[in-house]
Amino acid sequence: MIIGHLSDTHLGACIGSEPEREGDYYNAFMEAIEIFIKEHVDFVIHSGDILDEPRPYGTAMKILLQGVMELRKHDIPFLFTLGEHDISNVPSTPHPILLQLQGIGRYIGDGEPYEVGGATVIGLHKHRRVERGKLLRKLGDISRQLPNLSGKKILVLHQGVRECGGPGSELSIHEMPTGLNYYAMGHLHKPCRKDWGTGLLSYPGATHWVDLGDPMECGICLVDLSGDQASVERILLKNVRPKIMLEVSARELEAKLAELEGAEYPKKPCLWLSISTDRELDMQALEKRLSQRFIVKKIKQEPVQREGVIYPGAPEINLDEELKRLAIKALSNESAVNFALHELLPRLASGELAEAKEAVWRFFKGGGWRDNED
Ligand SMILES: [Mn+2]
Repeated sequence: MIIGHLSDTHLGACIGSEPEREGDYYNAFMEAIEIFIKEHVDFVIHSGDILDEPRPYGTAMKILLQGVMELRKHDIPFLFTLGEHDISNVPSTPHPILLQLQGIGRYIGDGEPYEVGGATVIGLHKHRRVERGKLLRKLGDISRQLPNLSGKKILVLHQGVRECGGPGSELSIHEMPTGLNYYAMGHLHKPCRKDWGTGLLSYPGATHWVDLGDPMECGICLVDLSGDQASVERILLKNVRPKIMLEVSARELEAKLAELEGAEYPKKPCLWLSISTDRELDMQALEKRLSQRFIVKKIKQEPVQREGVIYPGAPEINLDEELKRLAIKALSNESAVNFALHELLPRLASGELAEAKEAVWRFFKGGGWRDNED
């Protein structure tokens, strides 16, 4: 039995903000679908963050439906749970549930076991850190059901486990029920694999990198559950945009740029460039030149101070920046800070209390107060 496992497809990322990159997520997703069809997998599991936002634009939904319908044509069931990007703070039906209503997908994030192709799949949707107690209780319920489940047993979660995702994770692998053959994980954009009990826990990682810190090599997993021990083959996707992060001194800039511009890329790479320099550079000209071959995400110059030179323009304290720094330190939530400083504070300062109240309500409903998560 071979299953296809993917997660964190983030369909709809970059819509509106970076039109050139919107297709990256669609192409990677469709490539994953093609691989699953070519490999004749018995079924596909998506471990959540299917969409990039809970209120998706039509194109993201269109691609999702197209991909899942393609699987359906080949009689490959599509099972999914939901990540935090799929779930709105406003209580409503998450968009991917439409797949189930259309009869082309099966939601398995409700803790109910689902039998498919000689296996039983059981899963939960994303639980936030504050819902940890609830999550642990539900994992306990699942653990108690295991003896009654038949065939190969698969648990599907969209959570971080500390052993893969570090200290910020909601769970430790030691809190996972034992007795399952495969733990199909989502949420971490970096792939990770750990033996757990007699089974195997695995994150395939995102199908296309989303953040600067995500690995550039992205892929999906083919999971072989035929034998006693699950084994995973990770397949890298070709439809991934290269990203280049470069720190360079002004002296070596030209040589480095010539090298970058001379190289061949499957797609226009995203570029983050930091130049340490002791003189002012013509950033506009540089950006113009680089944008021919690259999607310039950020270029900045960092001043290097020469010995014996006095810099009259030593940076003054920027009050706004300082206020923001302190607020972030206190709230650890950049979007809440931006809201407080740029939307709420000006209204309060000018006595527009009704507007301030309205803004808070809108901000709350829009979910901007949530932590930024993967
Ligand atoms: Mn994600």
